[in-house]
Amino acid sequence: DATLAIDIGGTKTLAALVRGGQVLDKATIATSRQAGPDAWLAAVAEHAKSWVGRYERVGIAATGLISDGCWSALNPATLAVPDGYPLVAQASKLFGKPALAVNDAQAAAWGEHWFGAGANEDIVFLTISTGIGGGIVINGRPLLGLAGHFGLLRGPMHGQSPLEDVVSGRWMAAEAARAGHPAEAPEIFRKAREGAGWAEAIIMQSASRVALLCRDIQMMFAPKRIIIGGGIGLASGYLDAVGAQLEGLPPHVAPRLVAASLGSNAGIIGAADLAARHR
Ligand code: BMX
Repeated sequence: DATLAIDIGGTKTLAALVRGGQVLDKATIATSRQAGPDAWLAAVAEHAKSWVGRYERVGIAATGLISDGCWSALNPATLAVPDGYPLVAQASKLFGKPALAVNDAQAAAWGEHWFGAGANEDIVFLTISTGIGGGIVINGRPLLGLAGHFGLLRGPMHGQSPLEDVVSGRWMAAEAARAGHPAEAPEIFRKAREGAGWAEAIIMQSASRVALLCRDIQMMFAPKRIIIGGGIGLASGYLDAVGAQLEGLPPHVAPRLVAASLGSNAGIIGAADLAARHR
């Protein structure tokens, strides 16, 4: 009674066989950014060949907005998903099983709530990654659709850019290039650990913006925990840098930050569980 779980992100796609919160088998595929959704699904089908007969349904977590089973980008810079792609219909046709799809961060929030760092309490999950995704679980329910798209917030400090464009891994790499040190995010973290001031400054700037976001989220939803995931969010030193910016807040408004405990599996585990519950 397993689920084929798929997590399509701006940088990589995970395909996995999941049962009861356990990942039985898993493959990581680079998301070929220019290729488009038919090709992204076909790449998963190729990897999932050996699992045929072992899953009864498909659960999909995808970067972007999922509404009535259709998929669209909100920020095409994260991944240029065409408007209104019929994701659920295409996936159930391709895999020959019923399919369910939700936003990637919403799936991860659900996964962490049940099986990870959420302890079945009200939580907000934030992924700091290619973009910034968010998922909200309140009173045991995931808020779906547009809810939780914190990366798309705009504030007076960032002018016309969505928040994620001045925080995410993409922004960090662009800043490094501007500072004369072309490097992708993992390299920036490595340089910061070696004491490079330019790298530390980029990480601090990103972390302080995320700290402000966490403070605002606490005011809006008062979650018991804010769970931080994503390649940037889980990079060593990042969560501490965010936490340091929140020190000194009065206890009744201070968010409690914790690292995602399912790591990069949160999305596939959450999507699989939502698909299994769906009747
Ligand atoms: C963007 C948006 C969100 C997504 C988030 C994190 C698109 C394509 N995506 O804010 O739906 O949750 O990025 O995405 O508009 P990731 O690919 O960085 O995990």
